[in-house]
Amino acid sequence: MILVNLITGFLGSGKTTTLLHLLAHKPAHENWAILVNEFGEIGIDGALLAESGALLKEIPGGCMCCVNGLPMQVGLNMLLRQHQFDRLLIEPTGLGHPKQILAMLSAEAYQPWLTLQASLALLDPRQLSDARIRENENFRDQLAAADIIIANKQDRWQEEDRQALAQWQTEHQGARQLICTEYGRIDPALLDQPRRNLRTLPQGEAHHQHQRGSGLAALRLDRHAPWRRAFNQGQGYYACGWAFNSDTLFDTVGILEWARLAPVERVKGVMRIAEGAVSINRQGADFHIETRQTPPPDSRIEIIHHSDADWNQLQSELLKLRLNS
Ligand SMILES: Nc1nc2c(ncn2[C@@H]2O[C@H](COP(=O)(O)OP(=O)(O)O)[C@@H](O)[C@H]2O)c(=O)[nH]1
Ligand SMILES: [Mg+2]
Repeated sequence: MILVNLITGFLGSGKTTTLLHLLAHKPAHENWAILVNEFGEIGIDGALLAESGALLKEIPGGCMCCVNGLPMQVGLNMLLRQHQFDRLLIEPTGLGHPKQILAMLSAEAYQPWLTLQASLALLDPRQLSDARIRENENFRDQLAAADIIIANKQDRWQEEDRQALAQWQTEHQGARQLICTEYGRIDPALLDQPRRNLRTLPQGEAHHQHQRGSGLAALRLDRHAPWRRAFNQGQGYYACGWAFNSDTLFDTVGILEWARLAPVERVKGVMRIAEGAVSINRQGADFHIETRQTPPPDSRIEIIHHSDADWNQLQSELLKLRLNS
């Protein structure tokens, strides 16, 4: 039996960071797989997790549980058919629907293979003060469906965030465990806790109406199309991403400044630079960069924002940062 944990949390709350921490502390004799689903068409989390030592299956371009859950079933079946592993960690998009995903994992077809264990939800308490996030149905559902709440980014909390968290605990925590941490540094033993949360989530509205785009097209780049742009929109958010072929190198300082200053909520990417490659991960003012040991086959960068941004302006600035343009 493969043990399965769902790791949810809103956009930028620290899911991938937590996965990286857990993978760094996994028992050496175990094989783990990761199914990662992203809102944007250009998958970035896969590249961020590429050196983590786990089997990886990415589903970019919207919510994997939408379109009757077909993308999720295809991804999951492919993993199960092609590989042997002991544990599966699933990172849905920050706008994902935990109810549908959990229902699918509990479906009869998977019962001989999968044992669903504790579901973890990442919470950045600063998001509780943002009404747009606090009222977001996905944000609420993720927390409601979790067995364990991980209050993350403790290094960033102000007094008001502690108060907002305390208030949330009074209203919503119930009997569930809540762990305060930073950079997702949690005890991997939490994954072995059983799934206990059997509360029924309210039936959501308008869940499955957004369109899936043609995400994988962005992966096919050649000399005639040295870069591609892909766009996704739904659930009140916009994502615009760019992929560049392996010949394209970026100005290191320029690309970091572009990512830091872009007037948007979320930027993430893995970019080829003269020195090798750099991964960029920004949520609001939380900005994290890291050099990569193995340069990725291409460069890819994506923006997520709660409203329509000036994509063309951002794009023309980005294109100017190519060293060989
Ligand atoms: N300051 C701070 N930044 C964090 C912490 N955890 C994650 N981050 C940063 O928050 C951003 C989003 O993290 P990520 O794990 O990609 O979020 P995800 O979208 O939920 O997968 C990245 O820049 C991370 O480096 C934390 O505890 N403290
Ligand atoms: Mg992520």
